[in-house]
Amino acid sequence: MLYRAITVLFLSTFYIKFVSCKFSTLYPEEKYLRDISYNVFAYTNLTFTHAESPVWDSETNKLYWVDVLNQDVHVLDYFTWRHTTKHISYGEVNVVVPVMNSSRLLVGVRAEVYLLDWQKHGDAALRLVAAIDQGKPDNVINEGKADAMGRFWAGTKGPQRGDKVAQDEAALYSLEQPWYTARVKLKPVTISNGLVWALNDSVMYYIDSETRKIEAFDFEVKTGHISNRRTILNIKEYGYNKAIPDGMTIDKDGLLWVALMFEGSVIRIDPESRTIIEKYKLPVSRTTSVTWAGPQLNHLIVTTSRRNISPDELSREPLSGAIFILHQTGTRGVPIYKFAFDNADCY
Ligand SMILES: *[C@@H]1O[C@H](CO)[C@@H](O)[C@H](O)[C@H]1NC(C)=O
Ligand SMILES: *[C@@H]1O[C@H](CO)[C@@H](O)[C@H](O)[C@H]1NC(C)=O
Ligand SMILES: CC(=O)N[C@H]1CO[C@H](CO)[C@@H](O)[C@@H]1O
Repeated sequence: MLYRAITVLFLSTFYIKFVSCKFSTLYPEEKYLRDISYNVFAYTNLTFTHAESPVWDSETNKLYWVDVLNQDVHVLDYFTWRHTTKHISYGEVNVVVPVMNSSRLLVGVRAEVYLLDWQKHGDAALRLVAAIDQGKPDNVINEGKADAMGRFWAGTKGPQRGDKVAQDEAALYSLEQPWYTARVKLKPVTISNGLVWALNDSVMYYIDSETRKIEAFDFEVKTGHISNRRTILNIKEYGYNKAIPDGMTIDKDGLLWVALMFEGSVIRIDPESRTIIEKYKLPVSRTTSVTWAGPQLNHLIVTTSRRNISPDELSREPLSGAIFILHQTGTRGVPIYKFAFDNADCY
């Protein structure tokens, strides 16, 4: 009930400065740690269990995200601050992507891709586009984005128990018009994450969280062919032993922003020099994903989680599951690509 209610959003401002030297005694290598200023989205006590897949629609000035375990898709209108929720009771909802020339949305529910009609109720709201990872009933779509041609890239994740995910059970697929047959692009993977394309669309950046690596492929935009897999950065080499790289986005300078799950931070990576150049530490550990939002695309949205959190950790990090907006990063994003599906409104 609580999650279905239309909730008005209050923006409360917490201004927090982190003292870099405090961290540099602990981790001498963290020279790139930056001060941050951020806001927290503070609802009427609405917290997200596992907020993920934040995405900004520049045409409508709306921010979307999902709350995976509660099976909700959220939308926030940036001008009116009106926040609404669409509940789906089909299983985990991991991904939301806007659809070109349509008010419908692509959603990843369990291991299926649907078009979601916000105005419709019950089963009629969902139209099946494709089922992937068939024969693996406990796999879910963990990450998904559209590329410059409007293809949908869907990465799956194997069965999860607590914070552990079964090894090598998943894959990365792409789906495109007119049949949306899922084509295997990469297999096996453990936890597909962090998809984004270079500004010139000739490189695809990718994360299989289990590898702890941010990787790159040569990308042929016309065909969707990927090749020449290589490592951009291994976060283990920076001493992040517990952290795994999760969601990723790119800024207007072509640099990558990656949420480090269990490390409570966002790093900015230069893919050319293959180094971390900035790091922003948040007051929670479970940072899941990032995207640029706002009419100027200069707000960095960071989603977080309280899934599997212990009561102890929650009392130390009460903002777990909140959504943060980072300001003053000195850069901004670029508009995302939408999913191409002709006549989506009539499907
Ligand atoms: C939120 O929760 C706190 C503590 O549980 C309570 O004091 C407060 O009244 C609640 N606020 C709203 C708007 O429900
Ligand atoms: C495209 O961008 C990538 C990443 O910035 C760069 O490595 C590559 O050389 C560029 N390719 C072309 C053809 O400009
Ligand atoms: C057929 C149609 O309406 N195409 C439009 C879809 O949206 C893009 C921009 O998002 C337009 O450029 C197309 O003309």
